[in-house]
Amino acid sequence: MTALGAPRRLSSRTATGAMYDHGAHVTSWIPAGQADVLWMSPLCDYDSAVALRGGIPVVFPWFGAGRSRDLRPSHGFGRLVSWDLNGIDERPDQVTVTHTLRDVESPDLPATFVATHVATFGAELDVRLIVENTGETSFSYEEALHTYLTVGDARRVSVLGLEGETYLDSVQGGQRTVQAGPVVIDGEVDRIYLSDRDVTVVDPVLGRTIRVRKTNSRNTVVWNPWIERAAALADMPDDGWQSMLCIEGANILDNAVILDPGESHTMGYQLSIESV
Ligand code: TA6
Repeated sequence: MTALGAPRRLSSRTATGAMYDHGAHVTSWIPAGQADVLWMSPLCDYDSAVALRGGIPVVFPWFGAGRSRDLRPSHGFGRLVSWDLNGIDERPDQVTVTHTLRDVESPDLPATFVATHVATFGAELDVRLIVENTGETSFSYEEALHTYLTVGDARRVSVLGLEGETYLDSVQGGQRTVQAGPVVIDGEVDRIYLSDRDVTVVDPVLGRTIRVRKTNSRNTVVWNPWIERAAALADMPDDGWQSMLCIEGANILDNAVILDPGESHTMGYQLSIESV
């Protein structure tokens, strides 16, 4: 048994799923008749204070090292702390799990807040991150649902919906580039798209299309570490990059959310599947 123990298992007529209270981390979503849509690393570390490699890590309240580029831990504390379970609503066709996180003490987010994570496991996977300013001063934060998708072979998928959109290419020091045609994985890809559009991942090897719909998400991050970066990650097999692709709904950098007292913001991220 690992330090985190077993995840909560959710099941209805349409899908099964799993998630941890730790990080409000969704680790599995299997629509009926499909293979798991979410990728979890077989070398994932469930014992220590590092983030789980796979599923849907909740990146909050900053992305990477944050806008000041010096914040730790990387990608914020949201994925490293236990969230409170608020309730599980079981229906015949879907199960909804709600978690909250309040007022984590951090010198880098001197704010009074309630973050609510709502995950609905059904024919769609619907994840919402709601942040409310319950204090008396304004604050801002970055967020991402850092979703690891399972793909048959990353080199053979096409990501549609980002054509003509501008991205910041983290592999090229943040260079602004315009996307020409579908996104393909032919090397390390680490890009922050300035785009609120929905995207589609066409996977000819698994014979399915994954639709990613977003609400109130002005960035989409696309990440695949490719050969060298995967080899450098202790919690990813050397060939792990071939079977995963991160498509993240996010609000980061200039799209960080600003909340005045009493305000709240909801970012939504939905996955659905079509067999082809
Ligand atoms: O979202 C992309 C990214 O920020 C990449 O730069 C890459 O490092 C990845 O996330 C994984 O970050 P992690 O802290 O989970 O190892």
